[in-house]
Amino acid sequence: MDSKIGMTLTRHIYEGERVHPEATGELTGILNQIALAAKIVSREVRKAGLAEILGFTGQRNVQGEEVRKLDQFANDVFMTAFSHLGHFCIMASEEVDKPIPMPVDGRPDGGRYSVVFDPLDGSSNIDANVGVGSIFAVHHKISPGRDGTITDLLQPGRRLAAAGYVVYGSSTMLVLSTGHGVHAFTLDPSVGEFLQSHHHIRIRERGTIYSANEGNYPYWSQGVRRFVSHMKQHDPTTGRPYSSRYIGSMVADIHRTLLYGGIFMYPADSKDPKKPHGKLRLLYECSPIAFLLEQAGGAASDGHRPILDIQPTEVHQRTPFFAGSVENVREVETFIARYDAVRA
Ligand code: P6P
Repeated sequence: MDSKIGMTLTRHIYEGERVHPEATGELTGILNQIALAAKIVSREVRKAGLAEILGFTGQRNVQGEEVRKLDQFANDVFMTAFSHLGHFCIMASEEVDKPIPMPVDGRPDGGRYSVVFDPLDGSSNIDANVGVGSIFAVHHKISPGRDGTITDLLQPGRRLAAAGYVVYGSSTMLVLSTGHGVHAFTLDPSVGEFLQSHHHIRIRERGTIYSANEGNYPYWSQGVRRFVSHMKQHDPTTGRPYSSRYIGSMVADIHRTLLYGGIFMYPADSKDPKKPHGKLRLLYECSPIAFLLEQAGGAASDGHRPILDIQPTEVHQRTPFFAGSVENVREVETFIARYDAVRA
């Protein structure tokens, strides 16, 4: 019988496990749990607009259920999905100030992985029906002893075991890598299964789309300002001026950049002295995205070095972020080296 099921996420994960004899099946269990959390969050994200239209009360809806903010809901879903899996020793979330140790019952053997995640990035855009996303990054446990420690979280992205994002856009898509290329799976809500829609995604070496919040232009360094002005100059021989696209939800902007090429930027700016390194977080936003982009043949930098080489020192630390096609990222690094060095 010619099955029309195609490659499901579950089959992709199991086939990946079989290719690696050293695989224990734990990563398989982790990815399946992430997929489950993504389905649950997707269902609620898609209802959010409806809640507004039907006028559910701010605190409780007509079924008497507590209507929590979506990012809190998403955080609870991912935390619950991870807490009783047995494979994690510790986790950290964008929504939670401190690292979260795993319940002992949830890890009979201690848990050989750690996980950091942003449960719903861009959630402020929900009311405008703009695409939002979840981001996750899975590391091997490296600290001695049974319990997870901060050391298991504060690892360079170069060491990641797996990373990915879920984009809740016109469809819900899970994009992930376990270090063997980048693959995307689109949720078919009629069967509740993620079906492979992209196999071994590769980002073009140079793109002609740039993505940044140009409202911050006056606060950027000279090198970044000159780079953006360079992309806007008229020069048909180099395809300039480039097109500007900015959604304001990083996962959506990155997803477009991965598929169409170009560069996404959130540079450091002098706007807020409390955030001298820009707005985006290293551990659970920039590192996982950088991992995916490098796996897809792209690049991600803080303006001077690969994001994946940065040794984190704090769970919620921020970093300047330039990510996308490798030639575009190298180009902004050149402008920064040439002009900011002078300024510094
Ligand atoms: P700005 C969403 O709030 C977010 O964290 C990212 O998803 C997005 O790229 C960025 O902030 C947008 O920030 O300052 O341009 O509104």
